[in-house]
Amino acid sequence: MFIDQARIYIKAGNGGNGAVSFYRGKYIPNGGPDGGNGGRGGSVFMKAVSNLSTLQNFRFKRKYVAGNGEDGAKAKRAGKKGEDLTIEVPVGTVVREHDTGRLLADLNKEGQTVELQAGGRGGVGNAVFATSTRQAPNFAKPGVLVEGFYVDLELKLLADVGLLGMPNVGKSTFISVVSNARPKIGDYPFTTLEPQLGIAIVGDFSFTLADIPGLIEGASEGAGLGLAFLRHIERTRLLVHFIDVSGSEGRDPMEDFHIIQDELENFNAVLANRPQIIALNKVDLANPSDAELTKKRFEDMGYECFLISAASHQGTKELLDHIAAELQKLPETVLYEEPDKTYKVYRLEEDSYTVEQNEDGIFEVSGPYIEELCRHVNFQDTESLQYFQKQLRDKGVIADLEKAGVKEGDTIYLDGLEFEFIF
Ligand SMILES: Nc1nc2c(ncn2[C@@H]2O[C@H](COP(=O)(O)OP(=O)(O)OP(=O)(O)O)[C@@H](O)[C@H]2O)c(=O)[nH]1
Ligand SMILES: [Mg+2]
Repeated sequence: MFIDQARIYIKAGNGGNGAVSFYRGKYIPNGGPDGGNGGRGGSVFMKAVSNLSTLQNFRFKRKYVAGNGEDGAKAKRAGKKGEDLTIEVPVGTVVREHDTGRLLADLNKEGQTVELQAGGRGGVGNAVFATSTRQAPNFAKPGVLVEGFYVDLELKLLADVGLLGMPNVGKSTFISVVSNARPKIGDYPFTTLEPQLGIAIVGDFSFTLADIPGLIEGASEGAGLGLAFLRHIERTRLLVHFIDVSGSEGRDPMEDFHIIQDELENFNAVLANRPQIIALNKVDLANPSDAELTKKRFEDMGYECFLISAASHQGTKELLDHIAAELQKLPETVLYEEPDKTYKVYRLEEDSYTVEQNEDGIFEVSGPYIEELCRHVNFQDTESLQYFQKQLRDKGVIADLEKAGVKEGDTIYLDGLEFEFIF
């Protein structure tokens, strides 16, 4: 099966917590604070590798979590850094943030690596908080918690040339004649069910062709298989539009051309303007003067146009040579969108909190900021409590409580803990 889309969950490691510890030597019962810093969490990277060709692996493993930083320890020992995680994906993988659709990376070169999420900073041990007036800090700073997120992976074939056209017009026959690809060929529509890649060589120039099957009227809205494959065309530098010039099966070449052209346009206007060559195939079945007339009509529209018979190799070499020559004039790669360089680092919203008065008249302060703060306060320790109060004041929580109408002696709830307001 050709798996070209996947959604996975990634999460960088949390920072390790700073330690609270005091030196205790044989003859030194009350030594100074010596809690070490926490280690930084591991980051999540994504790397393009050429030995993968589908996103198949991601159907089975969907969670990718880097290592957490270790907590600091006594004797000022710093916690170990969490292990980084590198996720390997096939070349041509586009990575988007699931929630917003924002482009995070477009991995179109072998070895290209991006950091998708940075690990959380490590916390700070109590040794660092010692000052001349605070000689025994009984608190430390915890590491930053990292919030994971979902990304959508999409594999876009990185072919130089896209072969497209209505079903049964001879795309697969052509790619099998001019390249190493060996797709199924059959005298019925939808013989080819998945895009096929082939490598063609002209002189000392080699390039890749993709047979993009399944385009029919309405493909851009999801009819047939087309929509799933249209995106593979986005990456090609040159399109070769195959048309059955013989009009067998009662088809009209010009009408077929416009049907496919409209689908391209509906899908992505940029695509419709990609350089395009017309291959009028099955010329062996066509009335010669009709075929010439059709060719002339396309040329009048400004297209390069070739009369060929893929089945009998008539004109196929000329067409391939022309494709090679055109490619050499075109830019190396087609990026249809620039990745967003400023994507946010996903950390828990450390900053937010709310102040509310419940029906019993008690003031409740809650939210990630408060939880985070309470996580590293030792409520049994006076200095730690002083630090806690100062944080609340500096942050504006006290001011907000006063604004909400709190008075000296009122009860407040803070992260499930009950306090009397004596600030
Ligand atoms: N007479 C004639 N028949 C051809 C020519 N090229 C292809 N055919 C036949 O047309 C039929 C369809 O060819 P394919 O190459 O499978 O066509 P396709 O465009 O890949 O079709 P789908 O995969 O269904 O989209 C087969 O029976 C081929 O043998 C040609 O130049 N002349
Ligand atoms: Mg085919």
